Amino acid sequence: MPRQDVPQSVIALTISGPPVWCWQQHMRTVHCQQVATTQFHLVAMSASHEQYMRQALTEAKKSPPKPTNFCVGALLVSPSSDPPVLETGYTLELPGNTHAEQCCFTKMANRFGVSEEEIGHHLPGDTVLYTTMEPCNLRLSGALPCADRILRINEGGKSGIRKVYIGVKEPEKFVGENEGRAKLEQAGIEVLHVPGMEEEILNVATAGHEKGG
Ligand code: HJL
Ligand code: ZN
Repeated sequence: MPRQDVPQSVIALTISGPPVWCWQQHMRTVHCQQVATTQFHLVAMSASHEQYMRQALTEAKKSPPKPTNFCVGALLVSPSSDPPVLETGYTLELPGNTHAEQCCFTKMANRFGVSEEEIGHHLPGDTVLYTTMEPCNLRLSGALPCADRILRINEGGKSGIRKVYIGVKEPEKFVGENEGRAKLEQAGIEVLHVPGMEEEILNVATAGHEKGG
C-alpha cells in the first residue's frame, strides 16, 4: 500500500536480537506483527478503511430513527495523528435538524473555538472524511448541504478535506439522484467507495422508514 494511503500507522523500531512482537489496540482490533530480528526495521501497521467505515456505522446506529431522513455516521480522520480519529458525528446528534457530517464539523469547530467554515485552518493536512452515506447536495429542509459545507471548509487553499470515503450512495428517496459525489469530485475532492457494508449501512440508514412501501 503506498504510504499516503495508509490510514493509520504505528512505527516499531527493533535492533538485532530475538524476535520481537509488537501490537496495537485500535478500535477493538489487536494488530500483532512479528518484527524482523536483523538490523533496524521500520514497520507500519494501519487500521483499514473498512475499520473506519465500521466505526462510522457504529456512530450511525446512535442516530434516532426518523422517517424523513437517513441515519448516517461520520468520522474525521487524520491517519498521521495520534489518535487518528479527530471527530465523530451522527445524524441528529446536535440540536436541530443536523446531519452526521455537519455534526462532525460543528463539534470540531466548537473544540477549536472557531466557526465551521474555519476548521480547515486547524485540520492536519492528511485529514479525510469517512461517512456511511455519500454527502448530501440538496436537503428537503433547505439547510446547507454537507457537500457545500465541505467545499466551504476547503476554500482559500487551506488543507481542508481532500478525500471522502463513502459506504453507500444516497438512495433516491427524498431528493432523487443525489449529486453530492459529483459536486465534490468536480471540486477536485477524491470520493472513494469502501465496499462490503452496503446492506448493514442501508438497514441502519432506513431504520425510521416505513418498510415495504
Ligand atoms: C447524509 C445525513 C443525512 C443524510 N445524508 N449524507 N448524512 N441525514 O446525516 C440525506 C437526505 C436528507 C433529506 C431530508 N440524508 O435532512 O436527502 O430534513 O436528510 O434537511 O433530504 O432533508 P433534511
Ligand atoms: Zn448532509
